[in-house]
Amino acid sequence: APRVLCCGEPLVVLSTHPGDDLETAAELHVGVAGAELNVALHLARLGMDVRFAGAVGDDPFGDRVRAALVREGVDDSGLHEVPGHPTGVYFKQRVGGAGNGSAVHYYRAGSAATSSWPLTDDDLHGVGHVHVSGVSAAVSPSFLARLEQLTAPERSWTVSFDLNHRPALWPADDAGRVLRALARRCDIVLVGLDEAAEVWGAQTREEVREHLPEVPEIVVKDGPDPASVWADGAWTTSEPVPVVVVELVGAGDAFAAAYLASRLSGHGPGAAMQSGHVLAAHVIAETGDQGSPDAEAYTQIRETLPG
Ligand code: KDG
Repeated sequence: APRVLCCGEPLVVLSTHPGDDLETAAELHVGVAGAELNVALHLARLGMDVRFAGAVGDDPFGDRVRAALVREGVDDSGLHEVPGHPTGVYFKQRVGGAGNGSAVHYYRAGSAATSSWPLTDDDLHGVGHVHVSGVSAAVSPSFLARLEQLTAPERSWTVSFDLNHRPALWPADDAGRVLRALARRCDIVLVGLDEAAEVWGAQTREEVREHLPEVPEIVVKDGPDPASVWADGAWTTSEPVPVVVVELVGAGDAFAAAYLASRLSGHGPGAAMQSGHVLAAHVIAETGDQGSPDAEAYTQIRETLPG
């Protein structure tokens, strides 16, 4: 499988214990997060060769992000340190359950990753596949420019794009326009039907595809209902793994990582969706954005991958 580069804003997350709220909680749990960073951690746990590109401040939270990448086996050489700007942070009030709704509060305006750090040739050295998401398009004009650089038509790598619409970061109209333009430059697009409805008014997988006519591979997820993938000119569907929902945050990142690990290892889209569902179910069944590195789900998926 090719070396993968995940590019996005790394965050530190401070979350309430289940049942607490941010107004009154006396203690918070600290972790690292960020959609693309989550994907990088999952890919490393699945044995893939993965590098992360993004930026942190010259601060203890930045050190924490780097340490997490290194500990999990992600190549941190693309993590830039930007003095004078803090590492991005978000606070999460865990709500839990199938209604999801974990409330998120971002402190990322003016952060290191939203400043204009340079994405260098070294960051892209040896990379065969790049994974990005719509979160980055929302956080700053300079990050959006970087996504345009990574999805330029003359590139020598393939690109996957997870739509990841974040209503707290920008209005749905702007998101719809910008995310469509970016998605249409990519090789694989992953999108939830709920977010496609919000930004494009698309109600069905076919309507999603009408927004992305030139994209060869489109994964349309639909919560607990079967997911579909458009590939090789046809739809394939796949049932999610039934699971008791503890917390939905991070499920899409787990799905994306397992899907990509499988596809980039040469499996077909149907098998890749199965792996996506297995890893998503694991993350949904636990609190936290990323699940546990030693979970059975990783072993189960790794066994399907070559080498
Ligand atoms: O997918 C999980 C993300 O939502 C979380 O880690 C924070 O990147 C994040 C975002 O912008 O919501």
